[in-house]
Amino acid sequence: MVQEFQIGSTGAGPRVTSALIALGGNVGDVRARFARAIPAICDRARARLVARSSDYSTPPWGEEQQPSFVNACIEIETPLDPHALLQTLHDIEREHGRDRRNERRWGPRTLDLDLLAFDDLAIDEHGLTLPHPRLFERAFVLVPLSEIAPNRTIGGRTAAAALRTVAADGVEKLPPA
Ligand code: A4P
Ligand code: MG
Repeated sequence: MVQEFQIGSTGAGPRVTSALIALGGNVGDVRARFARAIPAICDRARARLVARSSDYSTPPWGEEQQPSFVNACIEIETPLDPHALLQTLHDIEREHGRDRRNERRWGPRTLDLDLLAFDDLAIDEHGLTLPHPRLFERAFVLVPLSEIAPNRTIGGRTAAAALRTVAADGVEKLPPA
């Protein structure tokens, strides 16, 4: 059951929060999967899509012996709280063929949905850390994020500034699908 995020609610309706989500995958037709997953996120999180980056082809990070990934980022506005939003993302991953029981950390996957930021909330709990702890290490996140939110402050940093500190070799913008 999803919960609405009540903090700061006004008579005008539920408070909505700007959330940044990273999408990734390297098994099957990932771009087609993104095209289905993004409307599903908006529908299930009762969210408005504020921005969507281009899709990027990116070299595998962490475990290099696997096919290249496709990555993208979106910004949504949602009334859900961050835990309910992450649960929604996990549900959608599973519905798009993600099987966490049979995968390796940083290994191949059909669809990975990481919650990068939720406003500028800081949380460090079992199962949910915000901002995403590895966000600023990864060109495959920072390049698409810099396309849609280059100057947004996340944990005291911006994607544009962080991107200048990582190697982005091999990250290539894909033409519109
Ligand atoms: N979790 C805690 N905080 C968060 C958050 N803010 N967002 C927990 C999402 N999940 C969060 O997640 C593992 C657990 O982290 C979840 O149960 C959740 O409760 P996961 O997505 O299965 O993580 P993982 O894959 O094992 O590790 P990690 O570090 O999140 O890595 P990635 O990024 O998901 O790694 N190379 C390229 N080029 N592109 C990619 O997209 N992806 C990976 C997968 C490896 N290499 C890649 C890419
Ligand atoms: Mg992940």
